[in-house]
Amino acid sequence: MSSCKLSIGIVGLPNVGKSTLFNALTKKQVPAENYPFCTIDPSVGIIPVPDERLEKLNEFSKSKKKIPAVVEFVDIAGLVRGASKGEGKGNDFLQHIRECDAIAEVVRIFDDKEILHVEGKVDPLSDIETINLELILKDMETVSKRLGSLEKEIRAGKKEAFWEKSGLEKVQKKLEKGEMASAVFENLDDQEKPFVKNMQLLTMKPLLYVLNTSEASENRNDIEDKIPGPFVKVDPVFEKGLGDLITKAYETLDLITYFTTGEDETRGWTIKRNSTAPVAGMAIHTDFRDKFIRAEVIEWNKLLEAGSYANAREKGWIRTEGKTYIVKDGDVIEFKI
Ligand SMILES: Nc1nc2c(ncn2[C@@H]2O[C@H](COP(=O)(O)OP(=O)(O)O)[C@@H](O)[C@H]2O)c(=O)[nH]1
Ligand SMILES: [Mg+2]
Repeated sequence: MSSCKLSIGIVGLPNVGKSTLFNALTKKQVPAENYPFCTIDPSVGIIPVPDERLEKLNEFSKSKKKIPAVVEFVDIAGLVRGASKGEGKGNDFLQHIRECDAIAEVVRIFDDKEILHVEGKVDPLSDIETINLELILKDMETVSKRLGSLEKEIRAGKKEAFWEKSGLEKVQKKLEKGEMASAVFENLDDQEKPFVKNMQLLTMKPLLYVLNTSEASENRNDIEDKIPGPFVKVDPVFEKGLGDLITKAYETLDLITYFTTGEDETRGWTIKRNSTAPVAGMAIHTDFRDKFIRAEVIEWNKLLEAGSYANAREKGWIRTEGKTYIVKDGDVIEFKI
């Protein structure tokens, strides 16, 4: 698996359309040569994020090359009931989910008699329960293992261990009720939060439901208002809703885009919201964090309005920002290193 981009794992029961969706997404894939630092395997797709700002900046600069911001989708094999106890290689697949930054949970809404459903019938809400329960059970195992080993540290008088224990116990209670760790996280004490975050729990990851509909079949549209979180509808066979999915996934991960633009290339870069300029620079090259001196920044639409970099500079619209600057969505940046 690759690991240098923020990634979204495509998760769900077998035969719900995960690979069909993955294959539809990868048709949009950008060539891997633009990502020399990544190792890529066939289950990973680097997918461009639709963004009209990129087109406009590209026109503005008349660049030779145009490279969009991307997110990574990972096709993960199907989970079955009992996956958390190792059923159907479940432990391997859950480990793959752990390595992703967010989950796209594919739910089969289309009803097609020709295509076997592992549970015997198309019941989207029950499928969601089945999958989420496996994630929850796995987290319960992870948490209780850790709580066990913490006892020793507590007996040894390690102060930090008390915070970790109280945080994990709150999470454990939530999980025991069949709820996700993410549902309790905001209510934890600030001292508890880092420990819980560290556990890389499956149910702490941002989750987007992907309702797999089909133009060619009956669809269970009646359950939409009962989906327990944000969702998008796609039809991977007729390739509908894919742009929506990519954009929503991007938002779910709390990602933003900044741009670099010039004669050679106009390019969008993906970063986590609230990144400082040196950290944002790491999207371009890891060296940028340590070698950062300053950044010259202008909003993309201000640059277009100015008509040229020279005009923008004359008008004083290009700001010089330092190490603590928080990069905004749509910034055009020139890094000085
Ligand atoms: N009619 C219909 N069939 C679909 C759709 N999506 C997937 N399938 C079919 O469902 C079967 C399982 O799909 P696949 O993507 O391999 O599921 P996975 O096991 O979740 O990866 C295949 O025969 C697909 O052609 C859809 O939207 N409509
Ligand atoms: Mg598959």
